[in-house]
Amino acid sequence: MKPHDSIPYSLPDLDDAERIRRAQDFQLKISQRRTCRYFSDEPVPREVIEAAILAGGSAPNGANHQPWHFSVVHSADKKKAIREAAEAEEREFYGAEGDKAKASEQWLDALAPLGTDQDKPFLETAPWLIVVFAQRKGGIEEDGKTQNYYVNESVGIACGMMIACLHEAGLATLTHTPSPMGFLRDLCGRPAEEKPLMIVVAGKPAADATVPTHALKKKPLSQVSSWL
Ligand code: IYR
Repeated sequence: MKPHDSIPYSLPDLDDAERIRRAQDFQLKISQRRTCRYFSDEPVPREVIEAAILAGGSAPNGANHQPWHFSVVHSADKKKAIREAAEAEEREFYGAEGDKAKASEQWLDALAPLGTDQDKPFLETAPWLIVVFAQRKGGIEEDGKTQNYYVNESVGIACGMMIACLHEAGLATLTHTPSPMGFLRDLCGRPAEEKPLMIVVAGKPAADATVPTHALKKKPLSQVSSWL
C-alpha cells in the first residue's frame, strides 16, 4: 500500500556496461580507504565535514527517525579534553599503569598486529573530531521520548556513508571507540537518552603516515559471499 503522500522516484537508466564500470570504479576507490592513525594538523574546510555529515544523514534508517547526532569538535581545548579522557580509559583497557588490563589477553593479542596502544595523539592533531551519538528515543522531532528503531543499524550505516564521503574528499579517517565512552556525552553536552557510538577522526594524513600491513589482508569475494 502506497501512502497518500508520495512522489515519483527514478534513477538514470544506465546500460549494463556503464553500470558495471561505475560499480567497479567505486569499489576501487573505496577499497583504497584505510584507517589512519597519523594525522597532519593542517586545516581542512568545515564545508567538507558539513557535506560528510549530510551524506551520513541520508542513510537508510528506522522509520526515518534519523536517530543520530554528530557533535563536531574543532577547538583545541575540547580536543585536548577528549584526548585526556580517552587516554585515561585506554590506559585501563591496555593495563598501562601496571594494573591488570581490562581487555582480555585474547583481545590484546588480536590488536597486536595493528600496533594500537593507550596513546591517542591524533585526537588533538587532527583538525576535526566527529563524535557520533545514537538516539535511543526522540523520533523525528527529537522530543526525547518517542521510541526509535534499529538504532545501531541506522547509525552504523550513517557512519559508513559519512566515512565514504570523507574518503572521496581525500581525507583520512579513523573510527575511534574508547571504552567506556560515557565521558563523550558529558564533554559534548548531550542528553542521557543518547549513546556515544564512536569518534570519527578526520583530516589529512601526516606526511609520514603508515598503515599496518595487517589491514591490507582483505577477505576475497569467495569467502565473504555465497550465492544461492
Ligand atoms: N579502543 C581501543 C582498542 C581497540 C579495539 C579494537 I576491536 C580495534 O580494532 C582498535 C582498537 C583503542 O582505540 O586503542
